[in-house]
Amino acid sequence: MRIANIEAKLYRIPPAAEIIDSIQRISHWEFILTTVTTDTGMTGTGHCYTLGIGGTAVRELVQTYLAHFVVGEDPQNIERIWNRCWWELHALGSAGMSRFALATIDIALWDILAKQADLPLYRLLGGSRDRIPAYGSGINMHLDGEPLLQQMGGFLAKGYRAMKMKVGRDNPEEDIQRVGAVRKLIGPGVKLMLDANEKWTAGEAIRRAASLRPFDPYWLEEPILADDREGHAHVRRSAGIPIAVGETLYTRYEFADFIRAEAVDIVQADITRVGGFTEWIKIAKLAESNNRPVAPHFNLELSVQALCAVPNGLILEDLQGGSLTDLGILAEPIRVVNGELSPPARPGHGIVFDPAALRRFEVTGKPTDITPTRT
Ligand code: SMN
Ligand code: MG
Repeated sequence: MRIANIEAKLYRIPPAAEIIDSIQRISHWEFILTTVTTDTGMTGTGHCYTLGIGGTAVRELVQTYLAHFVVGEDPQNIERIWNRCWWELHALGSAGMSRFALATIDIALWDILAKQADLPLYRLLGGSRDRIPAYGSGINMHLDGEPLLQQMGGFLAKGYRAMKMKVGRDNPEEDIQRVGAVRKLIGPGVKLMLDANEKWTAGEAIRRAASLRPFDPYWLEEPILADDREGHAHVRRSAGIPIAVGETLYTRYEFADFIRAEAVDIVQADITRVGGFTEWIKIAKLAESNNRPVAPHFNLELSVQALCAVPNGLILEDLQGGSLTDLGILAEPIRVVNGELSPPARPGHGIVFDPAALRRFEVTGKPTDITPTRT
């Protein structure tokens, strides 16, 4: 079997709910969707997302450049294809967009391999469990009072036993109020995660963590710039709250450095930002070998496969207004039920897009509706 064709398309989709964190407001998700077709007529799809910027560049990387190196290859040579593309992209930058482009191809190839094996992808990747607990995730820096409690109470009502909220208001008292009110609402038995989206300096993060620790956070996420590994180690030593980091890291080398520096408790590698399942699995094994759990960022439909594949999968993020189901672009919805999700039973990654729903959002030339992300 050989790869016969690669086609990448770009979609810009407004979130199904308002998305504001401590550093940005997201007016559009961009999805780059790559379809790989083999000479036997099998197809696989792989996608990545951006926060509204760069989608056309990623599409061109796949369509114009990477396709050139991938067409004609046997899709089973997945490491060979990944590494070939990685070397071609290397001088462009090892992180960021290079990885996004590579991810769409890698995910499509794993989809094909799992379909060929007639297995749901998580079983081909390791088959560790058949379902995983999920947390409701609110990108809700703009919410407090009743609207915040309604959102977090809504997660509880739907059966989640864990949930995440944003912190990082300029006035620390407001975070204390907001987190305190949510903890009071959900009671002591429900996990509450806090996400600061890289807002603070290390010193500030330690002070903020001390003020939020009485509310028993399950983890504190990205307290400071993800680039600052030593800063994370410093915060982790003093915070008294497990530190989750990884959504803004892109390579297994970065994760290895974070683990070696004792800078991370919960490894949040994002399947699409690290370059697909091939790289993600390596990061998960690295975490496992260092006795760390993985809780991949975002991408519910891909993350459920990854989490059920490995023994150190912790919990699945279900971002309100961010799942492909919430965005209305799936032909077969994938939804958390009673706080848990099982991967779809069908072979492959099980994501079936609705072409008619997608078509409305396709960008064929340049986007005309670019909005700054800084609030
Ligand atoms: C987040 C930020 C940007 C896009 C998706 C999700 C957030 C999270 O940091 O961890 O949910
Ligand atoms: Mg986050």
